[in-house]
Amino acid sequence: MEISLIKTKAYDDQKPGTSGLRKKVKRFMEQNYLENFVQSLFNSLEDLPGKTLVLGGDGRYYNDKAIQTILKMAAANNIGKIILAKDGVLSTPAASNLIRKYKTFGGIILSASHNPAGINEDFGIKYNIYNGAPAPSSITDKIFEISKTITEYKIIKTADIDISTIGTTKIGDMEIEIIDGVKDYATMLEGIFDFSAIKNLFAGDFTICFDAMHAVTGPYAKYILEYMLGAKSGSVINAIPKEDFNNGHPDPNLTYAKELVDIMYSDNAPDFGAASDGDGDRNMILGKGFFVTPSDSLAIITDNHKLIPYYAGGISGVARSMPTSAACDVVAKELGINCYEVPTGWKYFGNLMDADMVAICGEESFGTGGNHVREKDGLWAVLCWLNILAITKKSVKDITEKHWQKYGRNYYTRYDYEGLNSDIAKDLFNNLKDTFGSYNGKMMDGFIIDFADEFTYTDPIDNSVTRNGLRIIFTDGSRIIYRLSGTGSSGVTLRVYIEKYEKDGSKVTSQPAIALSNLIELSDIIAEISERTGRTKPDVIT
Ligand code: VG1
Ligand code: CO
Repeated sequence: MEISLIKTKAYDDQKPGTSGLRKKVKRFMEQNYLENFVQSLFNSLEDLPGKTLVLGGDGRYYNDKAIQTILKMAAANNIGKIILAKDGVLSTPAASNLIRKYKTFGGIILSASHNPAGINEDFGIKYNIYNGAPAPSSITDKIFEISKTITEYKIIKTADIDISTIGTTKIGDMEIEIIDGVKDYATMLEGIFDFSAIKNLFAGDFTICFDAMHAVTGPYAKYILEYMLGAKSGSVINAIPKEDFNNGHPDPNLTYAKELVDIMYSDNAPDFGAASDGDGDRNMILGKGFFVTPSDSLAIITDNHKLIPYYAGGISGVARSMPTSAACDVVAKELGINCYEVPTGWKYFGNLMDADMVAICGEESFGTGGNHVREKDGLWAVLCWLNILAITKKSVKDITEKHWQKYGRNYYTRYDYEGLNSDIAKDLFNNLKDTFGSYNGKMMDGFIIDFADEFTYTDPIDNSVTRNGLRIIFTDGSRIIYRLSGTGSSGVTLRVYIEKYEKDGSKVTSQPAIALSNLIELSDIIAEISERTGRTKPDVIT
């Protein structure tokens, strides 16, 4: 088949963010926008010809078109083989698993995660390396550099491939193996958890509601929870993936997963509730009328890891992103294992996992995962909880409250100010950075500032240095963190993370807003948020 060399003009906005390149679909649909990025990616990977890549996406609008383009470009760029999920639909953790299981060179994941989908919403693309982890900055920087000067791309002009049938096909010399996206992933999870204990749990009167939010996890959750584990049919709601996520916002938190939250706080709430995001890597955990923060969930899974067969022999360590609460640090100390703090974004956990320094990781943004893959994994987190509930026979609320009584409680909240004018947001941030020094040792509202700095992380394996977020740390362990989001597709989002630690288990109340209220006020005063942005309240509170 003939390879066409197409002339193209470079774009200047193809810098991958926290988790790949995310833009409005309409930007991706502009002439050669997707093609430029894909060619830049291929050009950045020197040893790619002849190799195998995994390909799939969260099924959102434009997923199918992008898959066809990438297949034709991959064939023109001499890629040996593509392992493609049927219909091109693959959750992010399932993609990570395929890369690892079939030892491929890497994989391309099409997703804008929890961002809304549809012709007027978002699309995204990211590259994962041989270990299944998101590409490190050394690779994403290179892709961006190439994208700024790209002048041509390669493609084989041929009819679209049928990707709806399992089997093998070809474009030119390139083999395309179309596989079931769910089976390998389900088998992998079966090898981690005590499926028979969870089956027994469901065989009794234990009930569950899993909200797939019309996104990619539906078929996975149906297969694993209902078919393999025997949860009652209908336990998984909104299970059919839609290309516009039913006009929703598949971000599993108390604001966007409202349908599930209403069910879990109703009179006949099931025993356990959970939701996942657009691409299946995030999770939210709920009990009857009870919400578990992601930071607490990480700490509780860590504390109970020995109940999960895969971790029964013990774990080397645990890691969290910097803004995530220090609840897991307290557990790690008690267990005598290491605890690492990395910048926001899952790519920073990969090296630690590869070096067997950590086995369980988490982020406050509803991401939890283990070293079974190199992405955060929504259903894995759900199964961790079900496994723990099945063995302990306790309720979600009971487990969490006992945890607070033993370890103290890290009250926590995140304020998001979305769609800010980019100059105003950057000024606010830079001003804060400039005035930081003056806060050291200062007493404010009864809190004494221990230190204020820009979080700087040196990767212990590759020595790369990342700066991400401004921190104000108080002498009692309380923290206020400021970060600018790297996943939005328009405007700037300022995230403010606020944490207060109550060590005394007998004092833990169930009213985080009260425990945090002084710090919340301080966070506005210190960064001059309302003064500079005119916003009196955040758009989203989690
Ligand atoms: C956000 C979260 C971060 C997460 C990232 C990707 O990034 O804060 O913790 O790793 O999204 O998650 P940011 O830069 O917008 O704060 V996913 O599920 O969107 O791939
Ligand atoms: Co996601």
